[in-house]
Amino acid sequence: SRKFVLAAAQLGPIAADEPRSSAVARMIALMREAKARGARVVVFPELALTTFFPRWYTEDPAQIDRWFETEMPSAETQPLFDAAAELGIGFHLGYAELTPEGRHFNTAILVDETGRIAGKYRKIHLPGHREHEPWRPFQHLEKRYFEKGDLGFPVFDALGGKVGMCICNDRRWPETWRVLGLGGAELVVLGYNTPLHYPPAPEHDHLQYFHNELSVQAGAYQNGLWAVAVAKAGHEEGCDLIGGTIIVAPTGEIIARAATVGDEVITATVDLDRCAEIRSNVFNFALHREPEDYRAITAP
Ligand code: CDT
Repeated sequence: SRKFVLAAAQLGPIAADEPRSSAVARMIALMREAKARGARVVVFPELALTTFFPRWYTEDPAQIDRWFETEMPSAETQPLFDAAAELGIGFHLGYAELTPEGRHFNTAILVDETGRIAGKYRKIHLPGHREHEPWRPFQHLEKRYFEKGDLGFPVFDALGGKVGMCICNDRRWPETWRVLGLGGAELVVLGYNTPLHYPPAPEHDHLQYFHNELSVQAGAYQNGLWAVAVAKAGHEEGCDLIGGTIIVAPTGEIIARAATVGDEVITATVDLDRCAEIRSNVFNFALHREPEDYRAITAP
């Protein structure tokens, strides 16, 4: 069937000294709750194994590399894969990836119900800055610590349909959604770490939840696909991260929303066949797109 229960597992704050084993144990508890609610897949946030480390500046590679995973699964993350296989539930996980060649990526994977990695994505839109900016109350150094993703925006066969991934800042870019939509995605899964305070434009702080919903709802509707956006939330190492985890239908309607800024599971029944409500009508790409007039979008 193309209809299943989808779970989004929001995480509350992860302290800088919280071991991976603790984050994994929290996620397994949420996975069990998701399964008890009938979920076929559970979606975890961006960089779900550690605190959001790009908020600190360092020039010491060893200080940075300790936040990264050199293998997936590793001894510390294997219990997540074992629990998924035992429960027969898929999951999506964001983590910092350090490759054998020494490359650093902000990565997400999709794991199927047997515990096998079915898809991988590396974040393309890296926000923030590269150098230390002492005027900020906290840094946002993704441009320093990560390389731009090199896998494009792939779409995978999973969950009886086509699943795409993006990560946090990617959700604010219509190009992300359209490329995934053109790739046939029927469900887009993503995690985020979004500070409530945006130091370059603090006058927009009160709009953080609105801009999250605006971006995800528009992406879903304009491409006729399901979307789930999952927060790492709450007061983390002196920085407030928004919650607002949501599941959005292809009509753009929010059908489930988190109520807290802590560990919390939300669920919704997803029917992938509902994508046709939009994709066969107002956003029938074959009938109504006019790519000849969109060239400016891909010009550097
Ligand atoms: N993690 C991430 O991409 N966060 C950004 C924060 C705002 S830009 C500094 C986001 O787009 O939510």
